[in-house]
Amino acid sequence: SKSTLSYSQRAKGHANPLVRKLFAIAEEKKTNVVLSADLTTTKELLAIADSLGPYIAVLKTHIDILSDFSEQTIQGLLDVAKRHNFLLFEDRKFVDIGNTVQKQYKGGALRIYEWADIVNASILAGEGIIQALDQVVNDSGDAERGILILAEMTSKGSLAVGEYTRASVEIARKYPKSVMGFVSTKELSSHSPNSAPEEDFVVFTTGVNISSKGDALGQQYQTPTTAMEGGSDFLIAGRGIYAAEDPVTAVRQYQKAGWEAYERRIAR
Ligand code: 5BU
Repeated sequence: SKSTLSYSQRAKGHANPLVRKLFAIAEEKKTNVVLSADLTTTKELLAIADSLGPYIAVLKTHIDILSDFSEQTIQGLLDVAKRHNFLLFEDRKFVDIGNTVQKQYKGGALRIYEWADIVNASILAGEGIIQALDQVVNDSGDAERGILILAEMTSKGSLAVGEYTRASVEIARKYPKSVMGFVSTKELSSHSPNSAPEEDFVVFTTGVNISSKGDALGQQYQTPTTAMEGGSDFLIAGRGIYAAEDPVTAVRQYQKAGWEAYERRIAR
């Protein structure tokens, strides 16, 4: 199964240039940590991105929670991502008809397409949403952009399960140029009768925390180790890192746990 291959082995055979770049970053920096930087001012967001940048492969944003979003936010994110060599992932969770999401992705006040390497979308509205985002990505000239399908969610009572999750995988298979993988709690696509031999989706897992089991609003956590053992490729952690007393110590702890679990997996 693909999961025993190293990031560099997977990069070699991968058709998607953004995935190749992501794997190369992971390998070079020895990290599979994605920081969910849910800060609410530009200053705080850029400060945490700068101090934790050396330890992460991707910075995940919720750009619409910033109280002071401006051109400086975009420029600051692009600068810090370049300085520390990580990708930008806007956790936008697109969920509308294709015509609307194209406008939300390409235009609007937030101009997500201009700066976010990765975005995510839900298939609740059907395949058209992915078709619409895929069109934007394919029309993009030389920009490398990727889409993650939200195949599962970590919150209690999530309805993104079963048939919904299976449909997410089926739709992903139709858009190999743009869909790079899933946000899910575990590996979804290996050993399926429909999977092509070269198929290699990247699994991003939210709800990762070393010291907590959940929060008061339905969030449910697993540890870096259980996530990697379940077939995750990249671990998304927010409060476990940025809200820790010492975020640098915390991010290094997640980096170490995630990387050691990855090394155990590829050594199997
Ligand atoms: P936390 O502080 O590690 O709990 O933050 C988790 C982040 O991941 C936060 O930005 C959520 O919006 C995001 N998230 C999630 O928690 N669960 C999901 O299923 C998805 C995203 Br999709």
